[in-house]
Amino acid sequence: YIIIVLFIFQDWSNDIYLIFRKSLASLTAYWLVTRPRPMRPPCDLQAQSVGDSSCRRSALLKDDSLMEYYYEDTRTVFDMFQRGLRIAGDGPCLGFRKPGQPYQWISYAEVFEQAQLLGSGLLAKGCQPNSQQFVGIFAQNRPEWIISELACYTYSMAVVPLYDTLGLEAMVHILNLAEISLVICDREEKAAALLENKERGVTPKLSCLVLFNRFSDTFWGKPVFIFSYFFCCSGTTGNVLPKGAMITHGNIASNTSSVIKILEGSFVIQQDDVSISYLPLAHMFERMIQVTMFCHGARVGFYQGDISLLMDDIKTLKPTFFPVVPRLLNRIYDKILSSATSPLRRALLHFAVRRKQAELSSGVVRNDSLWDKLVFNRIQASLGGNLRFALTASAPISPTVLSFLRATLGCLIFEGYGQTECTAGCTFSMPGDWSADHVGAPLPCARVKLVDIPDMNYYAKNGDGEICISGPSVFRGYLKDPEKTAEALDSDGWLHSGDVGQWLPNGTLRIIDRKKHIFKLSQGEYIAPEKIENVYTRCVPVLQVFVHGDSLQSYLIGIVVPDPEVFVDWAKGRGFVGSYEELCQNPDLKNAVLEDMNAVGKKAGLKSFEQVKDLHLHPETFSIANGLLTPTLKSRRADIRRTFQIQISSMYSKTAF
Ligand SMILES: *[C@@H]1O[C@H](CO)[C@@H](O)[C@H](O)[C@H]1NC(C)=O
Ligand SMILES: *[C@@H]1O[C@H](CO)[C@@H](O)[C@H](O)[C@H]1NC(C)=O
Ligand SMILES: CC(=O)N[C@H]1CO[C@H](CO)[C@@H](O)[C@@H]1O
Repeated sequence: YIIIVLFIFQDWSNDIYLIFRKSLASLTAYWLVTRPRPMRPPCDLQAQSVGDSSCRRSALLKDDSLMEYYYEDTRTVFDMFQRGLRIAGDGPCLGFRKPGQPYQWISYAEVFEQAQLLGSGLLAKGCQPNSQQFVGIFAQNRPEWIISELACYTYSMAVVPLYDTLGLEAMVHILNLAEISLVICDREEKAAALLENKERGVTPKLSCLVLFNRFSDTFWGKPVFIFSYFFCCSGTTGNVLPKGAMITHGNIASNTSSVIKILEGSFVIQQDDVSISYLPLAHMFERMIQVTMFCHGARVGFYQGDISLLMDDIKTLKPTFFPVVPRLLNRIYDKILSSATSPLRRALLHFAVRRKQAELSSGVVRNDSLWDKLVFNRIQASLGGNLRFALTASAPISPTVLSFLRATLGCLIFEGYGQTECTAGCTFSMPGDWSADHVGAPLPCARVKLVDIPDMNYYAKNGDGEICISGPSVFRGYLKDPEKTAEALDSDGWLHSGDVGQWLPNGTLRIIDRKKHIFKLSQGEYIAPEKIENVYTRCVPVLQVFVHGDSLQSYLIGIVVPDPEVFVDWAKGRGFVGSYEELCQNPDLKNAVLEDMNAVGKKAGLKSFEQVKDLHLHPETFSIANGLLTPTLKSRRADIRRTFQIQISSMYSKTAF
């Protein structure tokens, strides 16, 4: 504009005209150089997988043989670490911090040296260097966890990660099942609890404990030999005893390699990449990510161990890679929305998001547009300002949230789908396909097929059915549990996931249902509560929700934990005043929340029988600590039902709706 104004007022002088032409030329050149370019997808996005209406594999493979490894020399987790060691040597590997301080780093060389020392110490304490030797690790995420794991692999032992929050009964069960004689743990309380079991005689095999703070002085070195097999605990098992899922090094190598393969054209992990570690290491998802980072000589920084300080840790660490679960993405989404307080700011935010989403649909992902500078830079700075790549997995994410965050964060956000039994992954978003209503195409290490579920009216010939997986990333079975193994793995080696999927015309998979958590209401309607819960968590005042019903009742009810950060203000806006706890007791406010949920449900297309008809507001978050969430942050449905038995029956004892 300035140029044009000049142009008009300066009397068409020849000089000015030349200047104008020149600046126009350089502006055009500038635009040509800096214009956002769509990412080149690694395959035709309209044909992301190959196969028929039931069984399909990745379009990135040349033929039907599935991928087992990416780099010739990385077929075990040990190999992958060695690759990182060759790349990075004395470069940083594992980071940790004390409150309010910067990160401190342990180098690759140091980590490996510590692992050898610790490993030879384990041998000295009677561990056998073979794949039947199971060593328990009972600790929160921290560098010693990884050092202990590597110590075991260095001497061919297998690792059994014990979830930090495992209850006593489950713990005893695992120790005996895997005949664990040695447990490495982080805190003295845990060691004391383990000792107590030993004294009561319930864990006869346990003979040695290692505490993190003590090991370094007492161990001495020995040469190395590696094997290819270890095992970890399965994620969600509700209130039944945990099973030990046997995961091999080959499983891990194939999954990580597949991800590296998919990303090879768009995102290459480099030595200066940093990931933040806060998801439980006993969860395969987090382990796989770390292995992938190590394989490239990149860094992993640990959170301080307190989830409420996570955002501060992220700001300090400035990760380039953010592994995340939908629950947390939902929180970030809510935070961004609620921070736009005035109508003007809200309008600007939504407009900017729509502009960025339009770019996304043509394949462009960037964080340097005008909108990023004007609107999104504070949001991006709150995640450290260096983010290149985020990966969400472990539960379904709502397309609205995913596409909103892709626009606002301006980084690649991939979605993976899988479970522990197939080493966390079987499908993955294809770079360049930024649509959000599916979980991507099969990974190059997996064959995915759909199997009829006649009861629920799903048939493979129509392109829907139960998702089954085979290939090198599928586990070996549950330790010493042929019955459970046979339930999960059929005689042809297909892993049955319990999820219901649908093939889309472009070869991607959509999760449409769940085989397990399904019940009928008394009038015969099928209800999938998790789908409904996903809708309701979109409501502003709702942090967590549990939807309940059964075949004796004709309607659904809900247990809702209001969001402590916004609930008080939300209530005030509707004329209710009081503390968070008081407000949870207020029946009129409860009805206001119910109305809000029903409105959101209606907008999302819930049928009227899928809407909850009554609520109980509960002031304490469902957490791993209070036993209402699994370590992978899913609701423990049976436990929640038991905890709220009284409220549930009182809601049903009121007059029917
Ligand atoms: C923008 O993205 C680039 C590379 O993708 C990254 O290096 C940079 O730190 C990002 N900036 C912000 C503010 O996230
Ligand atoms: C793949 O199909 C889904 C569903 O039809 C669609 O939403 C998505 O945009 C498609 N992806 C591409 C890249 O066209
Ligand atoms: C290395 C890695 O990221 N592993 C992946 C295995 O596959 C699942 C799902 O596709 C991913 O979530 C994991 O991250």
